[in-house]
Amino acid sequence: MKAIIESVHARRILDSRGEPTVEAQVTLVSGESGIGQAPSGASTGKNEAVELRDRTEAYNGKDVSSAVKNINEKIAPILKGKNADDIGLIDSLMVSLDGTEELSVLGANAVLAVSLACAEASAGAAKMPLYRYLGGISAGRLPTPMMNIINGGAHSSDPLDVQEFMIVPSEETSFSSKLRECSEIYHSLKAILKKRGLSTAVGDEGGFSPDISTDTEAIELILEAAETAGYKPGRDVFLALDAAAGEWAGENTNEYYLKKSGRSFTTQTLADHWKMLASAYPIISIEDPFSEDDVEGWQGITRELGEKIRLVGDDLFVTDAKRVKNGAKLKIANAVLIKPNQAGTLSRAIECVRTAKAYGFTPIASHRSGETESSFIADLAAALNVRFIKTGAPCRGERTCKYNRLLRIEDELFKHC
Ligand code: 2PG
Ligand code: MG
Repeated sequence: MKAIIESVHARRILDSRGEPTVEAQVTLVSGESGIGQAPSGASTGKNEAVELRDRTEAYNGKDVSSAVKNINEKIAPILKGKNADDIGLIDSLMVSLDGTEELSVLGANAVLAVSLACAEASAGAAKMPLYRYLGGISAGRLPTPMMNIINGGAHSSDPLDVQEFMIVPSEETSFSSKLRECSEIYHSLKAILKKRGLSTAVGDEGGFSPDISTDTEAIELILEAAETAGYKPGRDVFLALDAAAGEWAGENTNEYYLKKSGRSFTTQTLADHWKMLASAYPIISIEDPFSEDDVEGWQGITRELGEKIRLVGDDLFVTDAKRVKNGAKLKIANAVLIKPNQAGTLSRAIECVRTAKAYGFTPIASHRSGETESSFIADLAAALNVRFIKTGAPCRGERTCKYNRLLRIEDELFKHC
């Protein structure tokens, strides 16, 4: 199939936090077109591909007009006439035009938006749903949601230092049953918070943002909500945390300072804390329990908890296949978050999923805290048979659009069963 590019055009749009971000539109000679939108993180890893922002007055120094201009003036001319279906070539043309590994010249937000738009246009030209186009005939395992129903850290102004408290339904049921379960627990939590006079306002990812300060309090509230909704913790539903501990990194790699509560930990006392939580509660995964520089912390926790739960590298691996390989060598973590914008191109994100699987790591597709209404990652997860997806609470359109897309895919795949 040839999907010859007629034009590439970019514009500035707003993300879910009301900040500007990049949207690219790729139109093919055949008339098909595809749109790609760049999401944006709040707690970012040091080694992520670089998001280009203009340090000007516009949008408080967060404007993306240079990234938009780079697409319209630099990327568009080199892609015109190329085959959008050859995503490897498209991505490598943009990477070499940029000239840096971290895409700091054109901006990873520019490159990713074009990369995703090319894939969507090509799927349209092939008359295939995106997940089928990306994954071929083997596509179609629907991921289990990891729903962040209490938001802390950089995603909320509540006093919680842990960034995400997620519920994960048992993998045994269908996607739609899992979604129903998560939604019921979410609403049960809302009722409990209300009854206790706690706020039911939500944070950046749609989870509640109550005025509580300890992780155990948050966990107990979620367990009560699950039971009240009729689901048994440890059987029907499990817990997952994203500590985003890079945000707590102190002066030395073995020191952590939790800004909101004012508490301090060393690598050792933090490891003890995670071990205590993992033995007291039905926790099946902890993401970024240590900062990306604390290799000793990562090695220790992987040794001690790696057989029992998932230890997820987000800031640690930044969706980079090379870092995942190195992680396998260092024996750190056993799961990898897949965020296409950390990688900067679709091909790099796909390569990271492949590498994760090859080295025995569980890939987890993920949104960013600053999202768009694009449901691309839902198709990507189904295309690559990724086992889990974390894309926020069952609340706020930029989160539910991903879950709703998976419902549509489920309907399409299993309607005849
Ligand atoms: C994370 C993400 C998404 P952010 O840390 O995993 O939940 O947050 O996009 O702010 O990095
Ligand atoms: Mg994270």
